[in-house]
Amino acid sequence: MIDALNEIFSAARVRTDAESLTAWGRDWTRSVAPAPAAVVFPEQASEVVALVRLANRRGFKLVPSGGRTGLSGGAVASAGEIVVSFDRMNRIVGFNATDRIVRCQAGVVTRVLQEFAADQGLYYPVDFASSGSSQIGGNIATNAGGIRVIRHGLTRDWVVGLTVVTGSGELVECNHGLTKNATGYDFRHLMIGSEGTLGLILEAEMRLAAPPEPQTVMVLGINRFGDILEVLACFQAALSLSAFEFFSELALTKVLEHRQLRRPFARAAPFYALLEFDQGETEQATAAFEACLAQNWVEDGVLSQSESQARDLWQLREGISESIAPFTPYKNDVSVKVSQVPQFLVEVEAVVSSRYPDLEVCWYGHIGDGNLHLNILKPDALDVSTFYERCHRISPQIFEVVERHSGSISAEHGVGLLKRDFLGYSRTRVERRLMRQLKAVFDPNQVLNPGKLLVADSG
Ligand code: S2G
Ligand code: ZN
Repeated sequence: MIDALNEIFSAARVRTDAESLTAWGRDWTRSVAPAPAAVVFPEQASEVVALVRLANRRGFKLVPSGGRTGLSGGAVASAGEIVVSFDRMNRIVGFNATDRIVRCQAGVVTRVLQEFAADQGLYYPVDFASSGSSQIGGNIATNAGGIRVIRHGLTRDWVVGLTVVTGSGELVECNHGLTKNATGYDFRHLMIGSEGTLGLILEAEMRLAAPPEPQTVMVLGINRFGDILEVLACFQAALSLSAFEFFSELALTKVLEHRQLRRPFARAAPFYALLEFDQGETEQATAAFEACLAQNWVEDGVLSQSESQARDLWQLREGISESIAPFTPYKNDVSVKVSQVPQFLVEVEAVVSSRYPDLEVCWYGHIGDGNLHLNILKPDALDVSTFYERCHRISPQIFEVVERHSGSISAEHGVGLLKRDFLGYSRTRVERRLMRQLKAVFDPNQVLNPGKLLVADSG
């Protein structure tokens, strides 16, 4: 294998040392041990095409790797695969101000794209806690959402062109950046969210938005889960929200401990909502706050008075993931239609409190999109594998509630390895067969990201 790889890549761009295999053989998940055979660092499309064709000839398996911030094991290589890292295909290779389109190689870090857009007086609006290290190729492969979906949509909404190598080693240019193109199946939208199982993303043409108005951030203390949706409806009727996030008191205490931050206001509340909106609508927001206060839906609130105060308030939400990481949380990332959130919460809460009475459950997420992150924190007394095994066993009960609400068992983190066995709670048998048939079309020799997203079951 290594000799064959050295015919495509210079020696320095083929790594087999233990440290590299571990580092590039995984993402942010820690429940599966990384064990790739090698890591390669392509610098151009022709090398990736040659690699995929070699893999088809020799039966090698390839795992694409971007920023390695995934949370479902989508970039984990645990069975002698070759990791294809896009770290060295990380340049912005084109920009057109008229089209407002940036052409990025897959390895461009999300934050770099955001900063490039700002330098052009424009805006790339998809943002989330890991944007400082995630790569645009991985964001596309998982259709990453993040904190401003309620106003700006998901990664999918900003991809106007894609260059991919299919599992057969064919180079396909999707859509060429066109706004309108009614010429049959749009392979771009097949590739987006396919988690590296249909093709390897080499380049993307990303549309940019007009720069946003200066934003104001508000954090509200809320007494009852169900009232969060009343508050959402009240504010949505009064103004156009850029973000509507929520988190529990437990999540807040973990961030305050981890980052030595101050509470948003003196009294603790069971839940908090974090809202963001145009500064020009602060008056409407204050009126909506008064209305919620009168309804006793909120008990306290704080409004940012400056950019730095807005950033500090965002830290309370964006710092959660990193602050709870030391508790090796078992993550659920589920979504239902926003109208179903109150009932959904009641039913999931019942499952969680009956099955996890002894475990700390950390709730937070993009509730404005109907997306909840339910993180069960590992108690010191339990070792990781016992803890994960126990949570994995209970997940079906949570996913049964998701299924009853026609929700998603993975709203934005993708299916990868960790959610693969539960796909049937959100996708029917017919859909899963059609997905396997699509996989056979684009990757007939099952070269790409084996074992992720789909199982080759008959079911
Ligand atoms: C969030 C980040 C990953 C996590 O904070 O919105 O998507 O820890 C998450 O769940
Ligand atoms: Zn999230």
